[in-house]
Amino acid sequence: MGSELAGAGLSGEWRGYDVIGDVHGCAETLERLLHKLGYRQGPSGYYHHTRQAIFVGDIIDRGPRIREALQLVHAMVTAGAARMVLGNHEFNALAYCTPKAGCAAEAPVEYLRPHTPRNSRQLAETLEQFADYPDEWNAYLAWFRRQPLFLEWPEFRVVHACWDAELIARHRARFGDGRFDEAFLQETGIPGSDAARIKQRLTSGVDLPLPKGMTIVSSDGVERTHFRTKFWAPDAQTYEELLFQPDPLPDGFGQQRISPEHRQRMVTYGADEKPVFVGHYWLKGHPEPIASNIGCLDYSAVKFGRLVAYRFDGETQLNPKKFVWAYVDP
Ligand SMILES: [Mn+2]
Repeated sequence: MGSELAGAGLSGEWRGYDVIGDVHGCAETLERLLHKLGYRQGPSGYYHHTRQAIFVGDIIDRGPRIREALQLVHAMVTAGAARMVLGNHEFNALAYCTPKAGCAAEAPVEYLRPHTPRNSRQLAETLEQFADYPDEWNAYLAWFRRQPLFLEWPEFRVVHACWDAELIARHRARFGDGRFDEAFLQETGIPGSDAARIKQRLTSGVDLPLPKGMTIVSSDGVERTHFRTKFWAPDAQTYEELLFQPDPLPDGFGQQRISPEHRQRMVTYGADEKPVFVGHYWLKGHPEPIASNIGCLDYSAVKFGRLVAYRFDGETQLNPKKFVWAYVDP
């Protein structure tokens, strides 16, 4: 196949890549999207002769067919028809189900991600749907451990929420690529550790705190003390210009100027960098690039939005016409 690719513009073995957004258990919609993209069901799962699917993570939680979605994505990744990066939901599931190392044998088991009502709620649908298949769930957890937090090709990058070049360089110095080991997973349970910062930044982006006493109640009823921000807005002056989530900021706060302390926490992604694809942000409406070199593929599928893909062929500026989607059937 190599000679066919000469001059195709991409340096890998594939003629193109289809980057797919947060599935969250919408397996039936994912099948429709894959058909639309020209993938067919073979003996080892869905495949395309000349293209590879890249999942931005968050396959699990919330939706009606989480087990089926995992079976489908796992089969594709195992066969080489797809690759994936971990979303915050997969990493959280891993931490929720992994005991903290070094606990006294007689003490009750403590998990890396505490079993608070809120954390348990996030994983509830997944654990429910796997209640009769504990061995299968454990096998998926073992598989999550081998998946990377980010992927990079000569022409593009994929990460669940935020490409932070400095933290990624630090991760690479330790592991060579986006994968991690048991020690890293354990370290994510230590607040302020390198591993905790890398996990949080790459899979959940940059959250800034609201002023003391202010909260946002998001559309799913969760009360939040932090808000999600853009990582590609170096010129933002006010919090409103930095905001990147569907829920608005409290009255009066949005117009305030970004404090020097918060400015220091901002991550930026230069307009001259290679394209990066993310999920995570619950976008609504008609899919389009969020910057000329940044594609967000999360259009709230599980909230009856769209499951979105971008057909990438090596271009340096994203083309709004290359988004493809399937609607979730209510
Ligand atoms: Mn998500």
